[in-house]
Amino acid sequence: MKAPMPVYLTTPIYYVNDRPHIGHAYTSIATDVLARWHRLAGREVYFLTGTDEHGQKVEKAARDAGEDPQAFTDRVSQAFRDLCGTMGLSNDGFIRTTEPRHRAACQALWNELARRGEIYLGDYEGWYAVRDEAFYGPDELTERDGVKYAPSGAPVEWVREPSYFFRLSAWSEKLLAYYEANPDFIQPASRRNEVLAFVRGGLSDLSVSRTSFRWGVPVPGDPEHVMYVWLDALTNYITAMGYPDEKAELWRFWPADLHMVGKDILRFHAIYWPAFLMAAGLQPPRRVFAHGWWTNEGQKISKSVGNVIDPLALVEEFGLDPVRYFLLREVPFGQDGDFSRKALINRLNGELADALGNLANRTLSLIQRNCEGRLPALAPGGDAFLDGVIAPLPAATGARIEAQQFHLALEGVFEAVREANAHITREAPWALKKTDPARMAAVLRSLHEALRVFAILLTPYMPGSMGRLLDQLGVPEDARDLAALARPMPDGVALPPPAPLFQKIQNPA
Ligand code: ME8
Repeated sequence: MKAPMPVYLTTPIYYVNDRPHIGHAYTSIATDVLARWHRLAGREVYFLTGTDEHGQKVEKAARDAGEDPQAFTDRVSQAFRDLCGTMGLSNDGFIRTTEPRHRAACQALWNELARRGEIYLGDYEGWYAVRDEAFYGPDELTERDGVKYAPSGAPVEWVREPSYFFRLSAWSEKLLAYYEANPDFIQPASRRNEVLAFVRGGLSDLSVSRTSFRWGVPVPGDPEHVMYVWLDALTNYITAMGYPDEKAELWRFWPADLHMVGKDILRFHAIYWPAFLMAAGLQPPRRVFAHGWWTNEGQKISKSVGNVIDPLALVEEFGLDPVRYFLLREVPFGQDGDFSRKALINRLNGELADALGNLANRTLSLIQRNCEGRLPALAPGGDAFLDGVIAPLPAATGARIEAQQFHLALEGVFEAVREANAHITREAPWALKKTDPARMAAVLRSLHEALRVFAILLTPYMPGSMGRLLDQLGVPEDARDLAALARPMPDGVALPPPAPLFQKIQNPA
């Protein structure tokens, strides 16, 4: 059998100017679900996350904290590394842009671009937003009280300094051709049009170095300049695969299958990054998915408003899996969403504890009580519920997850959970013990089988609690992947006594 193509998935590398919040957790969890799904399907996966540690914004944050930039980034970067554990991420790598391997990769990419005549020295004069680490044209700005603002709301300042430029203007046509040839490159489709319009409007050459501060990767041969933080940051995706050593063990993972990002940084990933790569003779990534923006109880999340949601506090209060489930269930992936405690509690109580948890508990308690705790046999002549409702579920779920429709995949599984609950109510196996024990056994086995499918399909979203459910269902460790779904469990397996999977929130504050 031919080994399936390896899958390379990335999150943005997060700025270390501030502590991690729910937005960072969201992007990382979504990417984690996809990584876990591909592994479940038997594919080889590399899942990368990390921190973006250079640039004016981080330098300023270190200064404000009264710390040396390296000590500051060491400290804050650790908070992002800890977040991986807190959020149950299965990342294979964690990259920091202050690592020597990354500095070497940035300089190698720069040299390659320079060698190909893609970089030239000039003077930059224009508007710069430190908060976004981005340059803006005058037509993109608005003015309030004498201060000019970028479309993101970040204030801009006038910058005038010598600068190297990347010949971005020369890449418009090739970018458009790439978008045309790869219609799924930018997802969701609505975002693709934004990018197309921007590129069709014509691209200017991009300033890719700065001289007014020091905290960055020095430009090879001209250390007065440090590289523009976005050129530095984007390069992380190839540094981690061993660039510039194309014989490196991990290089076979390039090009990335997916860069998962928020909509705020789509332009960098869908325009600049493929242009840099093509200009250096490298393949662009296969897909960039730009998800939406979370607000908190209707308000923009910001430090100044004081409504930043700490992912750690949420996990402590509600448990990890309910938080992971909620974030991906509540909002159609790609659209903006509003975080509300009430909505989280409703989903935890109604969908996880009542619908799924009770289904498992009822089924497994009946098997304990009425079947001596042993897995009963399937009905000999086939089972309409399993054939109609459960059999199509794995393929449908996979298609949705692989299209980053995480919410639709969950909706599909929970629709089947509802049908399973209707099935148990309709069949009332508790009443069949005396009248039709064979029928009772068949119904319980069919519900057990449905639960086995639900638990495996939901593992990428809720690895901890679905692992516990699979324990209770008696599914061995080596039979918890998608291939195992096709192999029914042997009859008569002894099952452990069931225990509740999810804790309901009784008196929501
Ligand atoms: O932009 N809702 O880092 P960053 C949803 N270092 N997602 C959110 C969010 C919110 N309210 N707030 C943040 C950078 N995010 C660069 C990236 S990549 C080569 C360099 C998520 O720390 C979302 O994924 O500002 C967004 O794109 C990212 O955090 C920005 O993180």
